[in-house]
Amino acid sequence: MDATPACAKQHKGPIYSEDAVINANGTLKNAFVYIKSGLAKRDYPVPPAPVKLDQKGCIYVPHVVGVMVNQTLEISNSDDTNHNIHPMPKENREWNESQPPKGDVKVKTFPKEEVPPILFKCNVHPWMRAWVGVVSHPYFAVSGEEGTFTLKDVPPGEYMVGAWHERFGVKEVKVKVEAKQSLTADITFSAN
Ligand SMILES: [Cu+2]
Repeated sequence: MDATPACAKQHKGPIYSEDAVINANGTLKNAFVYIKSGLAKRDYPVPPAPVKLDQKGCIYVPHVVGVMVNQTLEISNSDDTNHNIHPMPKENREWNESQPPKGDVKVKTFPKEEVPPILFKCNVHPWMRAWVGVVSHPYFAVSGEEGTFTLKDVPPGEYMVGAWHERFGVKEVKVKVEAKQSLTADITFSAN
């Protein structure tokens, strides 16, 4: 990052890759969790609010994020340097677009479901990485600083919950949700 002083000067101390972030309590951050199967086939309303992805200090923030199919993703550049956003999808269309310093927000949508999430690179800064999961329903989340995730208002039923992590792969857990029930599902990854 020294090659891009506008970014390097935003950081104090070492900058670590986010491909495996272990929280203080031993849990795993940045796992993408979603209902993989068991939901009724229907059109779930797309939230009108956009999901935001920023580039700040030559790092994508957040590192992992989810959108619904056709939900707006707003990509911004908070840096005083050029970025070139380059998603590498398998199901959706690939593109790459440069974005000048503090340039106009890019407004994008993804018409096809895509998990494992889409890898976003930057053609200027090879270390920049983000992952954007695209799901056809609203039941997805990313594990946070406590290693937890919440899938809200899931209708009663039996589901396979999938969890994806860029380093540690894919896990699945079966759950049965009763009406008005709050349920905990634990998912464990191992590093080998
Ligand atoms: Cu960049």
